[in-house]
Amino acid sequence: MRVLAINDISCIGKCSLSVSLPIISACGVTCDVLPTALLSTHTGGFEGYTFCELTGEIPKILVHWKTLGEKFEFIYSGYLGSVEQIALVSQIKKDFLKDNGKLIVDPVMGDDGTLYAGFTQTFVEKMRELCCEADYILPNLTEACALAGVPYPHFSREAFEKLAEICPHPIVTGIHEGNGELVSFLNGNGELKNYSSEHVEGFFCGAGDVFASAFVGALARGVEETQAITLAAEFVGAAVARSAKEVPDKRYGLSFEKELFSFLQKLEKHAAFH
Ligand code: PXL
Repeated sequence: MRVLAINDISCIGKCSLSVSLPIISACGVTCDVLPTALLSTHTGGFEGYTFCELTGEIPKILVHWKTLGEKFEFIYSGYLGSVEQIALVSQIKKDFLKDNGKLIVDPVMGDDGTLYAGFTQTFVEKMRELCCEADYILPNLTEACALAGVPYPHFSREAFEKLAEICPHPIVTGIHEGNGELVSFLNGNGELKNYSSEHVEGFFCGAGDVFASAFVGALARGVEETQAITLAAEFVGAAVARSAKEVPDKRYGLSFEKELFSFLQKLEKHAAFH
């Protein structure tokens, strides 16, 4: 199985490709990469970061891949550096996704009710169009509200249905309810289901990328969708709990490494492809 991860490289801060590569590879599948931008750190809290957009390089990479006849069973997109890159992902789906392959879009745009630096309403609208082409979308609550066009954080059943009109399989992370943190999704019968874990106070940069990577890695091993969501959510929950104790500066991302083994043991029990 081959997964193409389209995401940025943030040199410091453990998010995007820095977490997708180790997690998806550890799941036992090939993780090829298409970097969208190169940043000295992610944008979530560090001052003075550098940002080099790679839009100019991507078409050249794609021309080369075409000559090689490359194709992928899974394409997973995350942080995109510009509106042009959204159009490129759509083109990459047409040219490089195998028949019956799956496109998973994590519409990375914001958190905690605000859009990340550099993201505009035009970007949100273009991202919504890309989400229409996806087999799964993995917005956090902020992104889900932006895509559904409802005020944050009032994500009702109706808002969920609006999201399901954009993509039949929305998986919404980071819904805070009482002492719990929910991942909400529609199961195969179209029923709204929640996976609940203990809410841990604080902003954990890269948590969405860890969830998405684990979900994609599990799908690529043939784990059934609801089970893949559960495994990914348990993994992130364990990494968040560990980070709350061990990582004093949350900007440095999740301490997921020591939780990988336990995640992989469970993954092997549910994997259909060996
Ligand atoms: O984890 C999301 C993310 C990815 N990439 C970059 C980011 C962020 C969140 O802040 O800044 C560059």
